[in-house]
Amino acid sequence: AAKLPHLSESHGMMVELLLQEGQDHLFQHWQPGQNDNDKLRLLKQVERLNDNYPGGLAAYIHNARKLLADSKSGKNPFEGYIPSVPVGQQLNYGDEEFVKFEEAGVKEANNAVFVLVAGGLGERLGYSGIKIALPSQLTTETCYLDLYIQHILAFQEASGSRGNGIPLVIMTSDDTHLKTQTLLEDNKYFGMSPNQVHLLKQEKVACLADNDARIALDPSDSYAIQTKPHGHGDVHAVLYNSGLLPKWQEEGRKWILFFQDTNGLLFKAIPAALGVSSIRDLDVNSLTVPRKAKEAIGGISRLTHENGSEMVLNVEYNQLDPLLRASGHPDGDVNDPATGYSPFPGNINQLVMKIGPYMKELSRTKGAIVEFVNPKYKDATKTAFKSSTRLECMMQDYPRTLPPSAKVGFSVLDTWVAYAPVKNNPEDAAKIPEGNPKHSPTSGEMAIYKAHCLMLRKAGAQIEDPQQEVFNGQKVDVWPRVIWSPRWALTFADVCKKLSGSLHISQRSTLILDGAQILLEDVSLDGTLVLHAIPETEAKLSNVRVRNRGWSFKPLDYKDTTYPEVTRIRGFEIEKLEKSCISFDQPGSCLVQNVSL
Ligand code: UGB
Repeated sequence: AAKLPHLSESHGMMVELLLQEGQDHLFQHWQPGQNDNDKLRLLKQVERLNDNYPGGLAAYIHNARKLLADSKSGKNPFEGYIPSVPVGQQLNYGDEEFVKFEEAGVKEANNAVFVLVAGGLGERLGYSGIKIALPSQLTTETCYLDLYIQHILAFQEASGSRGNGIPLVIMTSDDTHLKTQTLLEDNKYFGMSPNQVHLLKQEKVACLADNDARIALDPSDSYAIQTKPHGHGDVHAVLYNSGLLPKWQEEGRKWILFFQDTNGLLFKAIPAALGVSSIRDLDVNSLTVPRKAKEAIGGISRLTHENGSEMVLNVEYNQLDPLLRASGHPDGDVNDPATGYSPFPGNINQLVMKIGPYMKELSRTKGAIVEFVNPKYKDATKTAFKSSTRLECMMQDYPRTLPPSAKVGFSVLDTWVAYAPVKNNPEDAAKIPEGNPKHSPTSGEMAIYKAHCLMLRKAGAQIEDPQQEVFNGQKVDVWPRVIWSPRWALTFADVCKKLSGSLHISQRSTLILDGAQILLEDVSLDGTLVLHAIPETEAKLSNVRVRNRGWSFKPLDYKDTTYPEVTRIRGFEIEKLEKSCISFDQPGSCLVQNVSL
C-alpha cells in the first residue's frame, strides 16, 4: 500500500483486481512516493482494458489461462469434430441464375449496411500508409476506400435511395483511425454524406508474458501495459456497443455485409451474394472462392461432432492442415489432383448476415467471439515465449455459437470475379511458387483488368488475349487495362445493356469508362480511350475507331527508392504516351458517330 499514490475508488478497484489475478509483478518496481503520475497513467490504462473486454480484465485473464493451457498441451480446437466438404450455392458468372441473383441483390442493397474491417496494420505488405488509401490500380489511381464508396453510392442509386443513404461502418484501430479519418475528410468522404459513415475504433488487448497469463509491461515503458490487436472478430462487439443496430432495424434494414480492406474485385460479387442471402433466406452467407492448398485463406468445412451435431464453419489456414491430419487425412491440406484445388472452398471473409437473427445472437453474446491464442514458444517444452502473445478472435467465427436451427450457408464464385487481395510485399510474393496466388499489389491490379476483360468477353466483346510479363519477380498476365466506374455497371446485366454491335480492344489498350450512361456500339480500340460523362448525359459512341500510342507499363525495380512507394510495390509505372479523351459534360443525348480518333 505504501507504494500506491492517492487513488480514486475505481483505480483502487483496478489494483485489487490485478492483485487478485496474480498480476503483482506489475507493481514490483514501484517505489513509495516516486513516479506517481506514471502509476496513475498505468491504472487508467488498466481501467480502459477492463472496460473494453466483455467481462472485464479478469475474464480476459481467465480465458487466456485456459487457452494457453490448451495450447501447451497441443489440444486441437476442433477436437471431436470430423471435417468434410460442405455444399454451397455455386454461382457461375453471367449465367441465367447468376443474373437472377444479381438482380435480387441490387434490389436488396437498399436494405443493407456495409461494414469494412480496416483496423489491421498490414504487416505482411509493409506499406507505410493505411491499406484502404492504396490505389487499387494505377490506371485511374482509385484507392480502395474510394472504390468501395463509389460502389455503395451506385447501389444506392440503383436500388432507390432512402433516408440518409446506405450506411458504411469502418472499424479502425489505434493504428489506422486518424489516417482513415483524414483520408475521408481530405476527399470529402468520396461523395458520401459524412453522417452515412461511422468510424468505430476497436481497442487493443493486453499482451501476455507467460503461460500463467501474466500481463506484459511495454518493453519501452515500465508504466504501460504492452497491447496488441485482438483481431477482426472485434467487429461484432464494436457494432453491438455502438448502438447502431437497433437504429438500422427500425429503419427496416435487413442485411449487414462485412468485408476486408484490400479486395478490388469484391463488389463484383456482392450483388449475387446478397441475392443468394435474400432468395435462400440465409442468416449467414459467406462468399468463397476455389482455394489452393496452403493458401492463406481459411477453408469452409462441415464439422461433424462425435455426438452427431454439425456446423458449417471456416477453419483457418493454419488449423486446416493439422485438423485434416488428425482426422484420417495423412497428407493434410493438399490439392485434389483432379481439380488442382483444395476440396474446401476458400473463405474470403465477405459475410452477409441477416440483421434480425444477428441482433438476437448479439444480445446473448454481447458480440463476444470464440478466441484463440497463438504463442511462439522458445522451445519444445512450451514453457516460455519468444515474445509476448495475446488472445485473438476472427469475425468469421461468429457462427460457432449459433443454435443448430440457424440457416448458415455459403456461395462459391470463381476467383477472377471475386477475390484479389493485396497482402504480400514484393519479396514475399516473388517467393510464392508459380501457379499459386501472390496476393500482392501487382497481382491485385492485374486481377482488376482481367475481371473487366472477361466480363466484357462474356457480354460478347472481342478482347485480345493477355501478354505475360514479369514485375517485381512475379509472372503476371497483362490484359487490356479496362476500368469502369461502378455507376457504369454494377452487374453483368448492366455491362450487357451498355454494349451493342461489336467492341474490339487490343491487348495494349486502355479504356476508362467513367459515367452512368455511356453506350458503346461498334467501337474498336487500339490505344487509350478515356470517356467521362456527367450523370445527366446519355452518351453514345457509334462506329468509332480509336488508334493512338496509348499508355504502357514501364517495369522498375522495387528497390529503387527514387520511385514513389505505390509504384515500387507493384514493380511498374504507367507511361502515358497518348490518349483520346471525350468528356460529355452537357445534359441530354450526345452521339459521337462514324469517326476515327
Ligand atoms: N483487421 C482488423 O480490422 N483488425 C484486426 O485486429 C486485424 C485485422 P488480414 P487474415 O480473405 O484474405 C483473413 O490480416 O486475418 C482487418 C481471414 O481470417 O488481411 O490473415 C484487416 O484490416 C481468412 O480466413 O487477414 O485472414 C483486414 O481488412 C481469409 O478469409 C481484415 O481484418 C483472409 O482474411 C483481414 O486481416 C482473406
